[in-house]
Amino acid sequence: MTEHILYSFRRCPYAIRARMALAYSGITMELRELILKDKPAEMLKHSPKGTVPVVITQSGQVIDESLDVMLWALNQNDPNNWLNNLDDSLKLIEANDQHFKPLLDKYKYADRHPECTEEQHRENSLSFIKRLEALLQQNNYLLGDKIRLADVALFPFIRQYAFVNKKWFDQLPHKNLQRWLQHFLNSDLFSQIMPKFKLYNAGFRYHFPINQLIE
Ligand SMILES: N[C@@H](CCC(=O)N[C@@H](CS)C(=O)NCC(=O)O)C(=O)O
Repeated sequence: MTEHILYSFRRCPYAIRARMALAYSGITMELRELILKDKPAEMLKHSPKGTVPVVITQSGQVIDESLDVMLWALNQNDPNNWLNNLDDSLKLIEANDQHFKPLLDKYKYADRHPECTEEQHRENSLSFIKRLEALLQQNNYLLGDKIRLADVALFPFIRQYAFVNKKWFDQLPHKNLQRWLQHFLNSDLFSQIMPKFKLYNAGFRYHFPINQLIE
């Protein structure tokens, strides 16, 4: 039987959030790892906009937005109720994707945005970091004492932010955000979805989430 197919790029934060939701919901797929400068023609045929992640379902449906991939997975199986508080999750995800992500990119690639120094770009993104810290002062996770969609959807972006300059991030007074990030970095779920996949364009395909090569 044909499997669902996932086109993915290991380090992409959008692909990370999608793989975490897919692995959590236990949906099995064929994973095809790519690099952004050499996207497989089959993927572009299905999704000409050329971003990852892309899921092609067994029935041929194309899902090429990471949030839609997460919702597709969780609507099939959501054992710990990540979909609770969905409206609040969606608001935070929108703030992350629309507002924080462009600022994060400017900080991460400051040399491509010379209108400000790296420190200024970092400063511009701090209000979102402080907003998350304020939420995490109240509870273990962003929306309460349980993991919700927003936690998993935002984690890969905060990870990226932290690792631009981990020493600087670690000395911030935002202990709750640091604790929250560390929780996800240490989680079995994150380890499970981060092995070094070999490239589909070099002939490799994987059973996901067990990550065994397809012979
Ligand atoms: N809104 C999309 C954004 C996905 C996205 O931008 N992914 C990046 C990689 S992290 C990408 O594929 N960029 C295309 C490129 O750089 O060629 C989603 O949520 O899936």
